[in-house]
Amino acid sequence: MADYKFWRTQPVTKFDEKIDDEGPIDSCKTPDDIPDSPYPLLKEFEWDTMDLSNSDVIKEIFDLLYANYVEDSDSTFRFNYSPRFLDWALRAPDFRPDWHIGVRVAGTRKLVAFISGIPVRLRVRNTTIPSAEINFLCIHKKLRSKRLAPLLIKEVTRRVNKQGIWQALYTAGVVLPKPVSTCRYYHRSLNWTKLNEVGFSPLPPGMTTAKMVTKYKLPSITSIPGLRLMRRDDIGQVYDLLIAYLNKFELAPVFGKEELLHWLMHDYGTESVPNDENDKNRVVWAYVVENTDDVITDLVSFYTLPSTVIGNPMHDNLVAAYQFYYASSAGLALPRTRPECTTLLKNRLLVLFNDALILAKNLGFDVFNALTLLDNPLFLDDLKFGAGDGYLNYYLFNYKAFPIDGGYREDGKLD
Ligand code: MYA
Repeated sequence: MADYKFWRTQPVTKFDEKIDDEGPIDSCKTPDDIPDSPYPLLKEFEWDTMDLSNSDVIKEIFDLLYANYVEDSDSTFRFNYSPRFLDWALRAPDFRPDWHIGVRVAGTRKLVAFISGIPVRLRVRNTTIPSAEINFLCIHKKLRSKRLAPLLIKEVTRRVNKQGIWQALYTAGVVLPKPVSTCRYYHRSLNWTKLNEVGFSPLPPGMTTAKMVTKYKLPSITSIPGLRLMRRDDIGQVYDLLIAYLNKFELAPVFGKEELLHWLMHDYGTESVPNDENDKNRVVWAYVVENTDDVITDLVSFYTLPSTVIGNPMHDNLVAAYQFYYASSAGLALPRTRPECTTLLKNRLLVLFNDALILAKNLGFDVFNALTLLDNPLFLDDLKFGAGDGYLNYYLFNYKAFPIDGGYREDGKLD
């Protein structure tokens, strides 16, 4: 902790801390205990609340992230969140404009740093906690290592605390004190030749390009009867199914139906079905399986997140589908500890995600990414996902919790 000059001053779990009970770290405060004014910045800079209803403002955030956001360890790829994605991620139900915080150069008004929060309810085992989810922390490359990040974090904390919210969830590739859980990225090649050309997938020894293409070949048509794009009026059944499924896990969001509609059907506007089923600019793709009794038995979804390919003569972007919420009723009625439950679920997820891969491939995605969370370990290897170099650490602010490993709730019971 001695190295973490900033983080050692914050209410987060320390690396060597022994946890005896779960709960808040800081003593209880009220919003009146929190300063009304923003933290002072150097005189060259000023705070700005970013108005995301203005497309020019979203474009400014897009431009900042496009050139300065997260890169892989050898700077080959940089996340390229689209303006439409930022609108979706940041203007979630009940969002607060003052949690979208920019830092501008005082004279020129150029945006040079950003941090955001949205309100979420988190369930950590059996406790539901009103929280903020913090994301898109970004500082212009020319202003790095000047201790601006701690100021942005303290300012977002102040604004969140002013609303009487004292906990937050955030994820990062870097290791900070102290992850409550760590997942590994897995990647399933959909367009191996391109992944090879951009330097994402090296040719393994003893293999040829033709063999790799054959290895990752997928049928062109999905196999599950009743698999179709989700419609707005599916929300009741999808909501019940997802809540029942997520209930198995120790850390999960607690949604309302409106929130779930936002996360799964953003691109539909107010329509029941999207105007253009193959709209390439879509952010999120959600599919359900409806059986012959009109019962929705499965949900599978993914979102679009391209990366800029830096300095490659052949390609300038890589289009990744990221696994998003899913649920299956397979095995759900059985206690999780029963082997038949795992077998049923595994068999179902194998076909469900094979179909998801086919859908993503047909939509033109180059790779399908997933983490080692939920029930993913049941199918990742069999569906030819390969372990990546990247890890994603999950952090809780001002809440100590026993580590979450694998994510199943210990009792294995459904509430
Ligand atoms: S994760 C994505 C983060 N963004 C990027 O990786 C984009 C590219 N990089 C950058 O823009 C900069 O390098 C950043 C750091 C901004 C990351 N999370 O200003 P500095 C600590 C938290 O001199 P810079 C995401 O968005 C570092 O350990 N802390 O450094 C979730 C050191 O502290 P310490 C980080 O490189 C964000 C201090 O910053 C991160 O110029 C969640 C150095 O500051 C990181 N990813 O800027 C934020 N990286 O001395 C926390 C470095 O202690 C939210 N640091 O080691 C907490 C909850 C708040 C709300 C609470 C409400 C209740």
